[in-house]
Amino acid sequence: MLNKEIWMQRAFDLALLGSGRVAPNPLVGCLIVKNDRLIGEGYHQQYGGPHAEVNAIRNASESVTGATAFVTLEPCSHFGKTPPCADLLIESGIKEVYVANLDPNPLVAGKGIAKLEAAGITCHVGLLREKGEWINRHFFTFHRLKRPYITFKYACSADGFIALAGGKPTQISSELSAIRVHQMRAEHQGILVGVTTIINDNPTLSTRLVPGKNPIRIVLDPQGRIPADAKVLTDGGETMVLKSASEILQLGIQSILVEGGAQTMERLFAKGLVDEIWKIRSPKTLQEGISEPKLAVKWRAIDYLGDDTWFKGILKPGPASTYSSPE
Ligand code: AOF
Ligand code: ZN
Repeated sequence: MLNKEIWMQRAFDLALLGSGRVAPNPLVGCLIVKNDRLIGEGYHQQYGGPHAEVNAIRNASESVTGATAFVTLEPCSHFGKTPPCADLLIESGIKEVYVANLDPNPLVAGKGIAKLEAAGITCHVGLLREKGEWINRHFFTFHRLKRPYITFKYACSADGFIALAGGKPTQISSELSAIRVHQMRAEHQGILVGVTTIINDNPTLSTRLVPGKNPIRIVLDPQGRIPADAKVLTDGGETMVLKSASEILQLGIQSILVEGGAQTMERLFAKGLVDEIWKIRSPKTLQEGISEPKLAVKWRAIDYLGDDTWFKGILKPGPASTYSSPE
């Protein structure tokens, strides 16, 4: 691998440290390199906070004049919660910039690169582009396609059941898987379930096992069956109750994690409303119960957590699914 790819890879590793804290902003990391030496690094740590470039330049151990910046996303050109990073790079005397992806946010969208080039900075776009496409798939889908990125996740027993008969809840997956699930929740802006899941489990759908933001709860409830004392309505967190699945496209939410139940997933799948699917399979058996959703995908084992196997559903690329995992 060439040096510049190693630097960009490091910028991505840093960007990922913001997972669960920066949405609806993208994950961004930045490195400052001078004479082939790393002299500064930083990342976007939380929503509303300084951008990656600001942190990298602030942390630099020596003057950044004449240095090269590796930024995972096109530096911004607008005054948002923070001033434009393109201006900061120009004022700091950076002479060359490598970027993985252009920023599709209409406030930036190429204007950051144009500003840098107009100031005489050499720009290279596309270094480890695929990696960035995957890491910021929520942000990119939302800005390019004007709809949320939708992820399904369910846990099932070795014999293919997701709950006991009558919907009685039971813990199927391991504690380690539960931590990973809470991390996934923190990485999504919304979490969606059908009203039957609320009636059977009365879940809070929070991220209590990890530090990070709680997603907005979204309940699909066409017939108005949600109980008034459901925890999602009484615990003080944010909840939206929707009559129709199609409404989720217009909520202005970047990403939605769908956690159940089987019918809700089958309905959304039939409408093409899914980009990514995870199945957590436990070695436990239940003998009988509610069967896992019937989703026409092939499964690939990706990870092992506790006694569980995490499978990823392989979706055909198409209008409903814009990215495929690099795994
Ligand atoms: C960058 N570096 O680290 C990030 C960028 O409201 P603000 O000021 O935080 O701006 C948010 C927008 O800035 C966000 O939607 C995206 O377009 C860009 N994010 N840009 O140069 C960063 N996080
Ligand atoms: Zn910025």
